[in-house]
Amino acid sequence: VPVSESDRALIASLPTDFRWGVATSSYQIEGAVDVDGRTPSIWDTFCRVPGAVHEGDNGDIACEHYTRMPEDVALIKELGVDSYRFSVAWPRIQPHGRGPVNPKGLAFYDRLVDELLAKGLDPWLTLYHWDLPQELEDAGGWPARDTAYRFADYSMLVFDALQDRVKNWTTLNEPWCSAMLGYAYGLHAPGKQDFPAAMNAVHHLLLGHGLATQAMRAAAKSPIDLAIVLNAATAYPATDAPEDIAAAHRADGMGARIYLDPLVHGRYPADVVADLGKRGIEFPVQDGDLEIISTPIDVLGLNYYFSQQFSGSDENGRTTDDEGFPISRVLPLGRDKTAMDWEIVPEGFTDLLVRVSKDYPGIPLVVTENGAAFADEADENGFVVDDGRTAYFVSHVAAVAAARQQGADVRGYFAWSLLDNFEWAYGYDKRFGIVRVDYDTQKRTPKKSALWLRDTIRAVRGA
Ligand code: PNW
Repeated sequence: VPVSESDRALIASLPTDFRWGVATSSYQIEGAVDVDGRTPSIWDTFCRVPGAVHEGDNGDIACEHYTRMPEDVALIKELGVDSYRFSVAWPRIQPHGRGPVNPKGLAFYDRLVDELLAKGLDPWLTLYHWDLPQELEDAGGWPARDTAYRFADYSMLVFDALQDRVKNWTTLNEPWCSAMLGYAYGLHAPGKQDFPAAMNAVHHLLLGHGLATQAMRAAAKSPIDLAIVLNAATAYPATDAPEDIAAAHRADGMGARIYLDPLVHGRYPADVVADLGKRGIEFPVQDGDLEIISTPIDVLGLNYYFSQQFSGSDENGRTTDDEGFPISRVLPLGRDKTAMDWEIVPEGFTDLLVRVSKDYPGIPLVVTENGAAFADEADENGFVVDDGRTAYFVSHVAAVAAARQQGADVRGYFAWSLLDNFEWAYGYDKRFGIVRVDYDTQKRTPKKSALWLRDTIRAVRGA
């Protein structure tokens, strides 16, 4: 992979204490879905809905990480990273979504944390990466206010057990995905298409985050870092036309500001509230909720994959639809795409990090996911020359370094993902791993991108 002189210089400018990690999530890698008391999550259920997931794939086996965990931790160590971001499966800890801790389920994460610490790896724990206990969905799921309180209770069970060894705690991974893909678009579990319900989910996800953050802060016996992880992008206007600028601003409102403004400033963005109001939708805010939601965090995690540009008019130049609502349309930027059909836009990453640092100052940022799916081809040894993925990493790590040079306070970078894994609605069809998984044998083989990451970390550290 040819690395331009400017990218090389940018990457070399990263500080020696920059954090480097790899990331995964529970349902995407663990398998062992009915072991040690785990009950079904909304994803176990969703995978059984005909047509919901590519080829009817599910997480029953996945990467068998539940039994191969020590081997996988050794692999992480070999990659030369210092941190590992993983998530805890709520249905392992509280099989009914409420009630006492299930000791056998907790024991797995206890062992994982010990294994990581024994190897000198820093555990970054995410409490919720989309595997809601099915019983809680049956009771109303995230559109129901009670789920926020259930989440805080669950969080404290994990926190009490692991706070002596885990210093970085993330409440939610990408609430946009939970709310919009899960309850508005029906593309993720639980597969609902109910926009007002999705807006209720937004508020109750944020409330759950705030309640858990307050409770963990109050119970902390030593300094801890509390975080939330958002997926975000830069929404570019297709032209300088006012309707295009407005369309991009609306996209940013629903994608990013709807989470960032309440979390940091304690209020929903006025333009988003007004737009929802015109459709008869209101956030179910009760007294005190926004104070809870804006409980200070120590780190903001951002996951970045792609950016888009928006037009405020349709093919015929109309700027409003039949109901009088403004038109928003995604227009291709004309870039190369990954296997997800996502355009490769590294400068959108720089612009995002600089913008968030400026608009929400004083909160250190960490890139908690970044990576790409490509159609890999393994040789007879399982090795993959993944030049496309490696080039993606080069340009995006350089984009992070560029953002730092422009003033963004970015402290670390986690590659998504450690392993090829269950890519949600795409099943095992899309591979994001920097390590190949042969799903017939479960053999792990680091790809060329993993070797690039290892060498890059070494070079940055001057080792
Ligand atoms: C993230 N989108 O999900 C998740 O945190 C990971 O679990 C996942 O494997 C990874 O990105 C790759 O998809 C996203 O539609 C899913 O914009 C969808 C979107 C963004 C992120």
